[in-house]
Amino acid sequence: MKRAETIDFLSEHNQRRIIQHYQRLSPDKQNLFRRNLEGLDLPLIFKLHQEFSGKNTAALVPVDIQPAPIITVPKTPSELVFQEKACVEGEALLRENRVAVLVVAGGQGSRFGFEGPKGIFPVSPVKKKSLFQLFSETVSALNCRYRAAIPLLIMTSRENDGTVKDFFRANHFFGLDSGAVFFFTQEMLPTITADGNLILKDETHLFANPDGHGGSLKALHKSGLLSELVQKGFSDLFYGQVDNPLVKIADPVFLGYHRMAESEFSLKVLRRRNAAEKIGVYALLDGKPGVIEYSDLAPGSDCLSGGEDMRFWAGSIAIHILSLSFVERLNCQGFSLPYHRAVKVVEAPGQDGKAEKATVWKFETFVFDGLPLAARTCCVETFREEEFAPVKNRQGEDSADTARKAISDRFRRWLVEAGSAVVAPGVPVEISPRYALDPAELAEKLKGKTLVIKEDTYLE
Ligand code: UD2
Repeated sequence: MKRAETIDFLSEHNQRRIIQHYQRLSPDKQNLFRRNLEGLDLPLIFKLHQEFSGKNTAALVPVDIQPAPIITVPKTPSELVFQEKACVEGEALLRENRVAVLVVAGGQGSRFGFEGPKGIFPVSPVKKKSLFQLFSETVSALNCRYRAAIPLLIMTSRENDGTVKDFFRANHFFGLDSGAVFFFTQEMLPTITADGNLILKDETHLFANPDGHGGSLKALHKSGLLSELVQKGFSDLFYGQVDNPLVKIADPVFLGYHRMAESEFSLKVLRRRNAAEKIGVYALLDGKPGVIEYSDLAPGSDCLSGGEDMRFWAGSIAIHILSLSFVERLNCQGFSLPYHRAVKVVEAPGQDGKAEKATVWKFETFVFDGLPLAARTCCVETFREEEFAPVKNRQGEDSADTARKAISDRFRRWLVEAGSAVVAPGVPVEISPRYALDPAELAEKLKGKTLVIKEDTYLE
């Protein structure tokens, strides 16, 4: 919407309080206010408000939930052969330069409470590398191994975009070619009260929130990056979240399963820790593969409890591969992911300018809602200790401490499996992705050597 039209539009939608506030501003600030409105999809927020008013959200929850087919961790010889075949297929995709990597980093990280974007948090156990450094070095190691030039795409939000870019520049893109790192920003959506009023964040901004990680697929298209990738011959997008330092970026085996299934949308799952774990459940939802978020499940639902014998064991850890043609299709007639509404309490300036609490609706799309829209999907089981240690909370479960321990434990396990290391209990260990990307590469590097690890160790 053009800057000049925004105020009239708000007026037409009865935003009396906002208009009164606007009229009290100086001309310069009015201009700033209008400029800040420009990037917000105002028609969409009123449309969503209308759609959700009086909507029975319970009716949106699927009626029939059944376990879905999953490629489980191989146990039999034929499953192992199939896995090896997948690895060959996935490696071919990487060598052919068909794979791009996307890290979504636009979230607000409110539970974590770290000042600044989560990706710059120093997470590694010995070198205190940031999440962004770990991902960049992994991409760099994959480029070396497969003689590829994998584009690294980072989705930021309007709030953290500048800081993220500065961080990469200041660190010389962690050895990656700066022309192969692409930043794009997701959209913000205004928050709205149940009775349809937008609220102020400060003098010149409306209260707004990033439009959810599903917004990455919309912003990829709008930024022009999607068509650029397709034109350059890329076919698939590996997708991961910024908060998981153990993510196995562009895992060839996962890529291979995806390719062999001719899947448009693939995901990794693991066995849920317990029924209370805050991860979505992967299942057949009214007959179609999908992820149902823990918060959307009715208390006591069979799915939430895991069901008898943990029938619903598969938790989604937000690691995906999407075919780019599918992402194009999602965008071809508007954007097809559905919006979810969350009710939040926020602090906003009241009539007299003093902060007061307001209950608002926040709208987001979730990337996994693409699953039921895909023609073919593929789901692969993985081990938690190898691939999932999210940094979500300040303390306790899923915190920086548990992630650091998980990283160190993984490398200690790799070293012991390589059969050439004696590692003292509890000693932090870190292996650079450029030294070894997986246990097989580590075993190869350490052939004929014996390591005795007694203190903090970093292998590079
Ligand atoms: C998400 C999944 C959950 C499980 C878990 C694994 C949802 C709704 N749930 O839970 O099922 O897979 O992750 O860790 O996704 N983000 C953006 N822009 C946004 C919102 C989020 O980039 O507008 C990014 C955010 O930076 C983070 C990721 O998405 O990397 C996950 O967001 P979250 O922390 O809100 O999701 P969470 O932990 O509730």
